[in-house]
Amino acid sequence: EGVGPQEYTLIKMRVLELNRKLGALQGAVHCPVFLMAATLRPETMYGQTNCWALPDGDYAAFRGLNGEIYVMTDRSALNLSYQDRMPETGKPEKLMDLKGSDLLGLPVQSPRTPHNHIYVLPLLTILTNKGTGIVTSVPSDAPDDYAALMDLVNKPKLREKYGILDEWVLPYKVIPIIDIPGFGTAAAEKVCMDMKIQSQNDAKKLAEAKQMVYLKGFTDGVLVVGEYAGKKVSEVKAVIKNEMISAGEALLYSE
Ligand code: A2H
Repeated sequence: EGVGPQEYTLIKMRVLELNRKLGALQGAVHCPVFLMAATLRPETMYGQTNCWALPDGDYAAFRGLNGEIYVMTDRSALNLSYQDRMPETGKPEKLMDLKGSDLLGLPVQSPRTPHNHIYVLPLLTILTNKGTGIVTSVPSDAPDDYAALMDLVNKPKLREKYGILDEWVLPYKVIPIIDIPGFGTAAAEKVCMDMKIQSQNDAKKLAEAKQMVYLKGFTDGVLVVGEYAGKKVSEVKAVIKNEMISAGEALLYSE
């Protein structure tokens, strides 16, 4: 980090049912609305169990390519427009300001997950000056995602605070997608347990856990699901990313 731009894959998560707030979006009835989740691990999309937004975070809906609508932060929309992935360079057309809390509970459809829809849930450690402020959740391989999902599973008060219904959380279990020798097929879960990580706010331990799983997953991980089952992550990461981009399911984004 720090040297040169970071390239992310933006996973286009289609909103399946607009809520009251998004329903007032002009044109939304005819234009598909997508939450644009920034990831460094496109090969893990087979394991998505939910999407994350920061409840107090500032987001907005923008006019995207091909009559689509993109939900992300102002800052990332401006960057994306300079990367020629918006209708007008340097001038994103904002349709509506949104708070992260306006997005909670939306059902979205996302590429490669076995679930036909997953829900937007609160993640309190999202930084709005990084990526798009929307994050996809892969609790098998991302310690932050595992810890935050367990917070919601284990803490009914937390669900209540953000108006999260049980059925948006409890049916969605960790999906084994990558085998890492020595860590098994749910590496993030194992590392969180081994390190006794208590919550999404356990920042120091989570940083350590993330480091460990991230590197190992890339160098030694082998996919156990999908059409690339048996292949090494390092061999198919770019292939999977490019397939999603070609299919219109993802966009490249740098900052
Ligand atoms: B990753 P880096 Cl399976 N705030 O995607 C906090 N976290 C954010 C974010 C934001 N604004 N934007 C993106 N992220 C997360 C998948 C994944 C990720 C896996 C394993 C590790 C991992 C599923 N979540 O990241 O600071 C996103 O989570 C470990 C580094 O730019 C994104 O990739 O290095 C990653 O952090 C980007 O973090």
